[in-house]
Amino acid sequence: MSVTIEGYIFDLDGVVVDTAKYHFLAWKKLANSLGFDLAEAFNEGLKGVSRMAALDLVLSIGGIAADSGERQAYADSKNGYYLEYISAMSRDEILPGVVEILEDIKERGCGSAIASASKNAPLILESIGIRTLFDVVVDGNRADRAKPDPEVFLLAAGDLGADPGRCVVFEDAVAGLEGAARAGMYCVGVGNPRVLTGADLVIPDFAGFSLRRI
Ligand code: B16
Ligand code: MG
Repeated sequence: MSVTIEGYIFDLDGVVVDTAKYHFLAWKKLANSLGFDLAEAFNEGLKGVSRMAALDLVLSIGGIAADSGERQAYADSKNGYYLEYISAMSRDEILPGVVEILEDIKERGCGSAIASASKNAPLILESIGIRTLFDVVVDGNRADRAKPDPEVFLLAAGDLGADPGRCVVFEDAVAGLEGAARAGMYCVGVGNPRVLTGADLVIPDFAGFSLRRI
């Protein structure tokens, strides 16, 4: 980037920790309880989107119509399965290189934030003992509009006191990259370059990654 970077904004699920696999397993359990199965390939579309939007995608696969009371019950049921998985998480599940990057950001005197669609983000950050490494946390409890809306990223930049055009976002989801781009931020995709085509730069993970590459 040719401008001075004022803030680094991290998605949580799939970037800091691999909770995407737990979300998928929990959705699969819900689908199985409703009499159908979910293929692994379907997981990509569930990443980064809100709980209720993900539920609607899952129900459409099973061809299941539900009223608002049933939808809420299904979402609660999936979240119950998900909470079982994440309650067993520990610091070992922080993805490789993440802590080193956060320490580098601190040494540079820059701000760091979480911008996650998840309402469970505070619980996960506490479980893995990493909350204090972030200056700001914005999650699905505060952002009203789900990714790909840019709201969660703009709230994070605002809390950091950073100009959105001088922020870098790390995201594993197509919907998240679209939201970050709409916020006017530099987008680093974390994952597969064939999937994350909307990113300015794609890295497989943070292992061996240097902020000098941005
Ligand atoms: P919850 P992120 C997102 O988190 C997940 O990627 C997405 O799969 C999930 O549906 C969403 O959070 C809501 O999560 O049910 O825990 O509120 O990737 O934006 O950190
Ligand atoms: Mg994610």
